[in-house]
Amino acid sequence: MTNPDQIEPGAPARTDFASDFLWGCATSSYQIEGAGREDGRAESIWDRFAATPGKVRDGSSGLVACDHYHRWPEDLDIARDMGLNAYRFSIAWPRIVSEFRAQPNAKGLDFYSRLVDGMLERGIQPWATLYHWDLPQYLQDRGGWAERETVQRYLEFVDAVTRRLGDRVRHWITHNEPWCTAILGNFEGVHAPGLSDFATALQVCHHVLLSHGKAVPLIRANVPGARVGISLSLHPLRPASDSDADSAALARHDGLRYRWFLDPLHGRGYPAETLQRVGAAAPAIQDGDMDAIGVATDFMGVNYYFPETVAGAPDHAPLDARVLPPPAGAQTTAMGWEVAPEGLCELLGRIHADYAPKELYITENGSCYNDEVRADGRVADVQRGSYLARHIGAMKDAITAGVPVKGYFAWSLVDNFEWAEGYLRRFGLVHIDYTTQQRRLKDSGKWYRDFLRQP
Ligand code: IFM
Repeated sequence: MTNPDQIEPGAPARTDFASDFLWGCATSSYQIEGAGREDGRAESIWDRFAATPGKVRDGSSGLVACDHYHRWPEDLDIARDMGLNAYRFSIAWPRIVSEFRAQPNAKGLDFYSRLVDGMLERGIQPWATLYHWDLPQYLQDRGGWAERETVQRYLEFVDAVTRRLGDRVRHWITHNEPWCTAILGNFEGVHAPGLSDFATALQVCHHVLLSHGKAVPLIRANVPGARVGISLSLHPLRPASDSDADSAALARHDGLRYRWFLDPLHGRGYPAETLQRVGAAAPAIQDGDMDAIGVATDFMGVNYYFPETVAGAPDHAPLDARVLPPPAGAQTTAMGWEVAPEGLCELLGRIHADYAPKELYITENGSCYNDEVRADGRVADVQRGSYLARHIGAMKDAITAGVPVKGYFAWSLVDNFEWAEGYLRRFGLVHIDYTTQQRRLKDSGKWYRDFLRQP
């Protein structure tokens, strides 16, 4: 068995987990597919954003990315050879729908149909995410997610996709990380569409959650035996100090970062203190919306990367709170994110205690490091392998403590377009040479493969 540089001697074994546990990797359409102008794909908000000078650090875009649109058989071969039994991918809305087309784009649907067949032929269970941030630009031109109309357009897209793939795909994720869609895209302005308005961000958030709630019964109607959930990006939160000011700031931050999503998704509505705090920026809510959002799902997807330390900050509207950089001396990744595997166990324990979702899946977890291809062709990413092994260990601790975690998807299968960071940041277990499009299994990928091969 490969043991690249003794990645993590004390790591758990696959046999520590249930035999039907899912082991996968995750990707998203805009980050890997490329083929930005092929087969009738329409413009997405990320095409527009990336083409705007200064928005993406290296001036790049997803137009070519990993060329997965053409190279998917090779990528799925790699996934199979790693021993994955599940693969989480997302569907590019602009490949399916455009303003000039009355019917869904057959070529776009055909692509995902081939991709799904490719997974099934290789013994890999497909997990489809319906929205991972690539909104058609023409919908943004009409107001995007801030407009209630977009919920209806999303449902039409979901209907078309689930009708076509629902005979083979049982597992559906309605949205990836609504916090990022709403806050990074519409308040902080660092993601597409690049807006900076808090009230808009909260309205976007409400419509995204509403579209989730309305999509769940639609998917169930179209897909026999469907299992539907949503993936949230979450962090365990720590106060910067034991002062009253920092504890109060932490509670305010928690209200928007955690409870604003999890409370309504579990039928409890938006947290009252946060609603009061946001005041006039609160979203317009129609009768029935909160019931729709609170629809029961089959699982909760958790995307975990790092914990957040929160301090009171009177100059930081709207919550008078801010997230601090990692504490001095903390281990960090190349993104500057703290490496804290125990945070995963803590987070899972909290979600289980607060909401008790029937099943949880880690739908993303991974790390960014500045990889180099050595002269012998090896990518010796010991730190990423260690991150992976230690987080799998933390997940095992959560399961031992009674949290019903049923699967794990490493982010990401391949290096890819890391949004506003462009191609400067690598998260893959497989290295991509963007000049040649050569794929190369990193040592972390070899560690995962050997972990999965354990009898
Ligand atoms: O690359 C992203 C992904 O698209 C969403 N979750 C976090 C990842 C790393 O930043």
